[in-house]
Amino acid sequence: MNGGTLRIVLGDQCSRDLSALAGLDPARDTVLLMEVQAECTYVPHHPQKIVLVLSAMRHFSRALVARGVRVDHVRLDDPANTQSFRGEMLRAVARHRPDRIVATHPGEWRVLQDMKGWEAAAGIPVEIREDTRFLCSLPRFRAWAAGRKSYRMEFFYREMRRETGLLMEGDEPAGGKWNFDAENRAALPKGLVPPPPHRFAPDDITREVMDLVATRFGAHFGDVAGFAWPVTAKDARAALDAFIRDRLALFGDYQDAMAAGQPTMFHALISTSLNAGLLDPMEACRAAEAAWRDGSAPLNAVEGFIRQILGWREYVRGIYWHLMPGYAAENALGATRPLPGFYWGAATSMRCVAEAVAQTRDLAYAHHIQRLMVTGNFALLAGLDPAEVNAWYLAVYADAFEWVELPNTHGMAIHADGGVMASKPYAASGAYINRMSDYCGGCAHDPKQATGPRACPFNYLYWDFIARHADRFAANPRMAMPLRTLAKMDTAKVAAMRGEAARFLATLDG
Ligand code: FAD
Ligand code: DLZ
Ligand code: SF4
Repeated sequence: MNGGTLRIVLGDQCSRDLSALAGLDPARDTVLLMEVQAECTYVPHHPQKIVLVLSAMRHFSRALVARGVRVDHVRLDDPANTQSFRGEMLRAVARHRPDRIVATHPGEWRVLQDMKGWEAAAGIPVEIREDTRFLCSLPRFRAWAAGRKSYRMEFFYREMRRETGLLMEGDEPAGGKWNFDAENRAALPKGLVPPPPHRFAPDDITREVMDLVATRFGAHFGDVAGFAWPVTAKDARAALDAFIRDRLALFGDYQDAMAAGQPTMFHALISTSLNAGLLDPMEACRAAEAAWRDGSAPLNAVEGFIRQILGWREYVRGIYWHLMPGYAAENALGATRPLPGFYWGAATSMRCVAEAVAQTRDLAYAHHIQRLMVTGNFALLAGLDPAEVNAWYLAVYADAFEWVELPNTHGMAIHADGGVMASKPYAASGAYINRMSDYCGGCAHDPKQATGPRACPFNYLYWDFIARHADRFAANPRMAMPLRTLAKMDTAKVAAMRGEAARFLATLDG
């Protein structure tokens, strides 16, 4: 091309309105997409996640070409591929001799660090533009966070509601309350079967990528065969529409519920699309708000859904960029145990864990409460090493990109940040899982027993966890209740539970 701008589109940036594409001159500019091995293997991503990203990239390239844009799409199986972003950027600069490079702020710290070195490496200016696909800019989040001792999502969320006008009636929140979470905690009644989500049969492009991924990454945990995620903006919108039509109305009531054989419940299954750039978060929020206004979904469902996107999703991104890189290295509870083999599919007698891991293998998906209160809760109670836990979540879920995965794992699930995100650890015994699911009925363990051969591991691990960290938790008023209960317990019972916990944990280490 000689001259013009080389515009970078990363795998999670398949968005028509991407800031890196603003001002594109079709006569002079080239858009570069890079499929590279290094990004497929820095953790052993689930094959479905790799298919999602590569297929979305290929479909996006095709859409750009159809609009008359010059696209340079480096394929993973190109023999000349250097298999890294840096190497492919340099090769593209040599091919096209652009005046400058324009990119959009990436979603992961390590990629941003690499990108910051591109200017020196390539010898031309590199402009990294803000990622305008989010509803809260990073400077806006920093302004909110500045001077605060703790960062509570709820306060951030209220500001976002006011700023966007979503679910507002004048200056007041719709329905007179900001948050309807208390109405969103029902277990799934017997006989209620959640409607299945919209799944998408792979087209020729996706099938080709599936073959490539099966050949190259077949050893990674996860089945590629069941791939059915949206890989275009059109399919992502169809998935959203199906959710709004079929499942939104009961999303709120059963948001925290879990059931065997029901991997998706009333959830939206749109995180892969939002995170890859196929779906606009405001579009999703507006569609839900419209369903409330036209009477097809109740407020507790719509507020709950909008809170996840406008609140949690924007908030965790802000936290990530505000606190990295130190955030990733924190280990407030001094957890060091390696990840047990059952996270990668080895047999376990804990039915709740086995269900969550099996569906993760099949679908690259588990819903929020499974991630938080089953695999996350186990990691917290058993003191699993945060770095290993984070690498697992980043690898196994198709929606996992570090900006959203790390705060959820490290901050919300395992309290490795010592309470920056959550004012108390989300620790729970088997009673919680029993209340919110039907897993315990078919389990080898009994959620009502804390010692003995059938005791539920979540029970003795829970009390061992509270006892282990009692000194630390004494300073936290929100932990006063479990500490009081522990203090009132028969000391022989506590010793027996802690003995069970030690024996159980030793089997994991072995
Ligand atoms: P729904 O339950 O239908 O929610 C709708 C949307 O709200 C989601 O698509 C998502 O975009 C957003 N959302 C909901 N909860 C959160 C949250 N806590 N943080 C950010 N956005 C949220 N989400 C990811 O997108 N990627 C991850 O890698 C990821 N890792 C997680 C790890 C742990 C330990 C935990 C506890 C949660 C994690 N989450 C992650 C958040 C949440 O579990 C997923 O967003 C959700 O399960 C995606 O499925 P869904 O689209 O059906 O969501
Ligand atoms: C996750 C992923 C995978 C598997 N492969 C690619 C790839 O080949 N090319 C690419 O541009 N991005 C990929 N990604 C996403 C990146 O690892 C990373 O998450 C994003 O670049 C952050 O914005
Ligand atoms: Fe999980 Fe315990 Fe219930 Fe078994 S009894 S499913 S281990 S919570």
